[in-house]
Amino acid sequence: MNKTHPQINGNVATFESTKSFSEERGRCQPCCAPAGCTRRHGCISAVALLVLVAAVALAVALGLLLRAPASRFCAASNNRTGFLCDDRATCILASQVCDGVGHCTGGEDELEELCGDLPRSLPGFLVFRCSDPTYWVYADQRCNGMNDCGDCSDEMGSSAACPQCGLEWWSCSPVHYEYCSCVPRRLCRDGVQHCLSWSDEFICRP
Ligand SMILES: [Ca+2]
Ligand SMILES: [Ca+2]
Repeated sequence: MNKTHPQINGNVATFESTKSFSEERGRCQPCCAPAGCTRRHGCISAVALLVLVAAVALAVALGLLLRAPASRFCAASNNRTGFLCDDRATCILASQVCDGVGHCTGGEDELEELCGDLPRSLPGFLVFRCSDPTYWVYADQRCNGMNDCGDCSDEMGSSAACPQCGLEWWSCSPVHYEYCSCVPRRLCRDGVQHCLSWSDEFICRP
């Protein structure tokens, strides 16, 4: 008995000692034992590693965001859909991308990765799909008054959702195939019929 009791007391004493030691380390007390220092430094290293991984992930995400096609979107003249050049200042018309002429200083509007497989290789915001899905036009050709799709779906289609004829246009049913529901006012009273109703010659004023 005399031998057992001290053993129990000894275990209790050891347990209390361990508990107390763990609690101290849990509270991040200044390390005073080599084992405690190792574990604490391990925790600090793990946190540092996590911070490093998070920083790298953030940098990669930021890089991908900057390279994302959507970041090329800009509003060109007359609020038409444009393509932002690498200088982040020059905004060219969507239809100037992959037209065989370098409009951006660095020629990034004519790169193979952009123009190699039209229209799939183009960012989606540059493309407008006509009613006939085999045809497409550049986004800035939607609602520009001209029949670019050939079936006027870029001017009168529900997906085009164009506003009424602008101030520089006259609303009528055009004679010519190139127009859809408006003709340019500059063609009014020019002695040539452009509207089926002749309203461009008798009512409209340039
Ligand atoms: Ca071009
Ligand atoms: Ca058009």
